[in-house]
Amino acid sequence: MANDTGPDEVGTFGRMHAWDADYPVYDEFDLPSYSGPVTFGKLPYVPEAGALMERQPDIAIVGAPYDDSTAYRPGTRFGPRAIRQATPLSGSIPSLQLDLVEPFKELDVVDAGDANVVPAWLHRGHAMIYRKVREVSRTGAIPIILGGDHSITWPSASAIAEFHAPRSIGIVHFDAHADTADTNWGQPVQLSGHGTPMRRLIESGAVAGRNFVQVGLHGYWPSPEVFAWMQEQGMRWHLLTEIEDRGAEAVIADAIAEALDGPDLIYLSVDIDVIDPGSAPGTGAPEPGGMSTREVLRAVRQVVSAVDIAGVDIVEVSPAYDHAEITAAAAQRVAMEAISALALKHRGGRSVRFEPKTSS
Ligand SMILES: [Mn+2]
Repeated sequence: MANDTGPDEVGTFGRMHAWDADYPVYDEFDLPSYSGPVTFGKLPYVPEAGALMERQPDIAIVGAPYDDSTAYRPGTRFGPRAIRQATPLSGSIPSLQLDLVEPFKELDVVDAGDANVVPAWLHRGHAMIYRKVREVSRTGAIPIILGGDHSITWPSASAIAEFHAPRSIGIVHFDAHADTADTNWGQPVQLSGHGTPMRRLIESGAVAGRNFVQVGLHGYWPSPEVFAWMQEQGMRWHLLTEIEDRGAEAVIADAIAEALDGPDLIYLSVDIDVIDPGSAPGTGAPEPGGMSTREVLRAVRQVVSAVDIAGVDIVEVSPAYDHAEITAAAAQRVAMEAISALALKHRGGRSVRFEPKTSS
C-alpha cells in the first residue's frame, strides 16, 4: 500500500538533486521480500504468549531451529530462517493454484518466532519446542512448525495431540524415511535421534499406529525388523513405487482415508527429503529418486483441502547443502500451499482455527 508522502525536510543537496520529489512510501509488509526483518511472508512478529492469546490468529508460524538429533549431515538449525526468507514475493499474494485466494487477506497469519532452543542440549531442545507449540496451539491457532531435524515432530505433534484431546489426531507423513527406529545408535530414548520420532509418538499414545500414514518411502532404510514393528502397530505406508504405479493423487486419497479412520483431525508432517534431491539437495539425508516438487505441492493442497488440519511441520531443510535456495523455496511453498488451502476453506465460510484453551 503506497502513501503519497512528501519529504519532511530536505537540505541544500536534497534540493539541488531534486531528492525532495514526491515518491510513494511503502509499508513494511509491501516492501520487497529481501528488505527488513526476516519473518515468514513479512507477517507480524508476535512471539509473546500473552499477545498471541489476545490476538488469536488463525495460523502461527513457529521456528524450531534444532538439529542436535541429526544422524548424517547437520545444519537444519538454519532451516527456519532460510525458509522464512526464501521467496521473491511480499505483500498480499494470490494463489494461482487455489482460485486466486489471498491467504494473508483471508486469514490472520502471524510469525510467532522460534522455540527457545540452544545448541548441544538435546532434551532441553525438545522440551522447549513442546512448550512453544503448546503455547501457540492453546490460542486456537493452527501451528505451522518450521524445522529443524525431524525429531521435532515428536514434541510438536505431542503438544498438538494434547491440545485436542479427547479428540484424536491422525498423521499424514511425507518422507523418504519411515523415522520409526527404536534408537539410532543405542541412545537413551529421551535423547532420540531424528530416525525415531514416529515410534515415540506411537509408543506414547499421542497417535494410534493405525492412523499414522506414511507416503513416499524409498531408498534403503529402514530394515525389515523396523517394518515388522510398524506392521504390528497397524501403521500404513505408501512406498514411492506405489506412487509410480498408481499416481500420487490416488495414493494420497487412500492415505487421507486411512489417517481419518477414527480421528477427525490431521497433523501433516513434510520431510523435504521426500522430494528428489535434484530439486531439494539442501537436506540431511538425501535419497535419490524422490517425488517432484510439483507432486508434493499438489499433495499438500489435496490433504489440507480434504481434512481438518490440527498442525503442520516442514522439516529437514539444511541450507548449507542447498543450491540457489531451491530446497528452502520448496519448503516455503509447502507452507504457502497449506496456508492457501486453509484460506480457501475460510473463504467458503468455514473457520479454520480452534477454540482457545485459557486454563490448564
Ligand atoms: Mn524424516
